Amino acid sequence: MFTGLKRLEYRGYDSSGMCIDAIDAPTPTGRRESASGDGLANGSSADGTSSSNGRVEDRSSPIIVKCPGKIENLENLTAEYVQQHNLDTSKVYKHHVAISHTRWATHGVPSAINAHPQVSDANADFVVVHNGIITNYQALKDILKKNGETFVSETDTETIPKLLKFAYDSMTAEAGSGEAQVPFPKLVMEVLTKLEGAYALLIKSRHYPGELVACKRGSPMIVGIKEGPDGSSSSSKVSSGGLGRAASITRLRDQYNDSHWTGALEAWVASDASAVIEHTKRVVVLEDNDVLHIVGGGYGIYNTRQADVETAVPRRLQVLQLEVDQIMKGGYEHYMQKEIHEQPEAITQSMRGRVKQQKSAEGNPYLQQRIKLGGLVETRGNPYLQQRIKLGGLVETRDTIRRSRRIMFVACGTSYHAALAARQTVEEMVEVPVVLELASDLLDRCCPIFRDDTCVFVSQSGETADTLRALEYAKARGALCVGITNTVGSAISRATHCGIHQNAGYEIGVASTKAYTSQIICITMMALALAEDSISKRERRDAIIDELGALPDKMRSFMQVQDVAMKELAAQLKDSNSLLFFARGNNYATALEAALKCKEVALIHSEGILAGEMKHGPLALVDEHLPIVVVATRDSMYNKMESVIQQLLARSARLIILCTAGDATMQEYAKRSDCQLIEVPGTVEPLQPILNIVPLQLLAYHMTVLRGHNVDQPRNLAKSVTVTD
Ligand code: UD2
Ligand code: MG
Repeated sequence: MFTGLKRLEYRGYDSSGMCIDAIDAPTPTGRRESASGDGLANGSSADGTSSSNGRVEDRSSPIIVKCPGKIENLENLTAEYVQQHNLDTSKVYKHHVAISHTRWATHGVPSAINAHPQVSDANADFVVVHNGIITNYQALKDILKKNGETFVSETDTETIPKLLKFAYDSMTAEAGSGEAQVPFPKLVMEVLTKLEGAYALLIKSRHYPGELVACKRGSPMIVGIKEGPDGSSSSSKVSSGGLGRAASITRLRDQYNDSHWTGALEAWVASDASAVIEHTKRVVVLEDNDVLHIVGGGYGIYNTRQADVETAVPRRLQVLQLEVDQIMKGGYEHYMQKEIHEQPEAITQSMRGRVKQQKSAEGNPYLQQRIKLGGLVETRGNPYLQQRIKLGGLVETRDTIRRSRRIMFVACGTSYHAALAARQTVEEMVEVPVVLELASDLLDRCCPIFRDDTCVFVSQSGETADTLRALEYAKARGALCVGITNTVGSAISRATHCGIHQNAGYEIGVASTKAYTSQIICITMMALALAEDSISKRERRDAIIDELGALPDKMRSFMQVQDVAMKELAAQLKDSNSLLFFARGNNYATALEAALKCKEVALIHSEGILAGEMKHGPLALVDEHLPIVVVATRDSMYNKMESVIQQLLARSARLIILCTAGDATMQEYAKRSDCQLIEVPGTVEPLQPILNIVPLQLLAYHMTVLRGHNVDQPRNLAKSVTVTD
């Protein structure tokens, strides 16, 4: 369980907690809250006694441990608890249910009290962990308070276990003692009707020993399934059964006796595949409004929007391709470092099967013949001669996109910068107005969107809440919605009409690196694919495609050298109070992205400045102390950037010039004491930002390490921002 939580630690959460059954815990000790407030655990016991109707009731309260900070704290606190209570950790149980959680504070500060699991009452009748936000929690709280409930935490989540207990108590009272207990999932569904907002929930209860209910709406959730060595779970799977029978299935469990029980079914439910991958690769991705019930060696999935909520819905069991070592650091000290170095491979993967390096006609007499037969150079419509970019996801919608009135990219943070870096290529290739929107701003403005718009949503995780909301907004207005995401099966991938999977491999470091360069590749491929029929653009297109093929090796060729050089530069710059990046054209994105990296991991104030705007304000900041990185690679902006360099030097600026390797003019500047160079290989203009960002990523990385900050989990940040403000 702790390993699973640690796998999720990369998301940068601030507190954690867990709950396990207290099958042989000591006699009631009541709730224990450590005086320092840094830990909370409760445990009590009394062996399960069967009530008259055969239900196992009055089970002991479960053990709950939670604390702020890293998973390590939780582990230590749990070990302490086990020791204090002399619990035998070597015992193997027939069945047990444990839930755990890492939290990123939304409602209430990070603390043991606000950490999950949240409980219904002092006996912990219902125990809940929750991802997401319940938007109507205040109203629910008020109602519960009127009913005499008191709340201990500041969380939205606490309303859920309280509602469950409330519903359970009233349904049990109505039914009378002779009646069968209301099935666990049915109880949960009852409560779900009261909740608004987004959630992925895990729920356990001492009224339903050995059972777990998980459900989701708007937040991701998967279940990993591992069957026992005798495959026994297939026979006891309850998927085909009805929800109404869940109570009787509960008793099935008791037919296993210890000697024959081989671990019929093990299930891991998590918000992210990385947490379950060590146990099993067989997973089911839950859909919105699904309610998963795990009980008695089997599981059933129901859906509250189904006409018949009591009949299980079919969900496909998928086998994940992810390898455990893919999500390990693989020899590097930090994920961010590993992911920077993985970029040549990542962009290769993004292009695999999609970019044809062989040119259509040249050197192929058969195809040249075809050209002649066709008369002139009229090869239009002949896929063998033309198609060098194949994007499976856009085949059907290509023409619609091309005919749209405008293309709007919608994203947040680094993904937005990727769209900015490739915008010019899309404009040039598709000749349709291209606009960029930050997802949150689009929503704040209620930006007009029309049926003949194409909206492209860019998000590494595919779960970015702001982007997802913007997608729902655009979809409702009839726009064609295209996704660019690195996560197959993510919310954005599923909700868009079509799209491109980045295939860049798992990205764990909170500061995005390989996802950024791969996003630029994907948008560029999209632009090229959309222009595939245009004869006038053929030469230019071919030039870009040729360079796409050469790009991974170019990147690889300077990575090691740059790594050393950037470490040295980082040592010089690490104590700066501020750092500026000047660029123009599509490298404006490079400046913004480099500045973002410096802010988010190195925790240095930093700005990306469009050099064309320099005279309109930023120039006032320039003096001999402030280090400035100027991007001046050989492209159409080169002359303008050289003039920027001269203007900055005239104001005694300290410059670091990022230029094309072997540029003699720039090497002249480097002879000055106040100027140094970062040299990168040259490529065509649309792809230059992909090479330019690499040394700046390395610079930010090394500055972070030298300044002693946490690389993979910057303070206050999370990997997938699955909440909106
Ligand atoms: C698909 C397969 C790939 C391989 C290849 C062979 C998947 C996920 N990919 O890759 O494994 O077999 O074909 O040619 O099975 N989509 C969205 N929104 C997004 C991203 C994708 O709707 O944000 C759709 C897309 O329109 C397509 C599907 O998802 O229908 C797969 O997209 P892709 O980019 O993985 O497609 P492709 O052909 O490169
Ligand atoms: Mg929450």
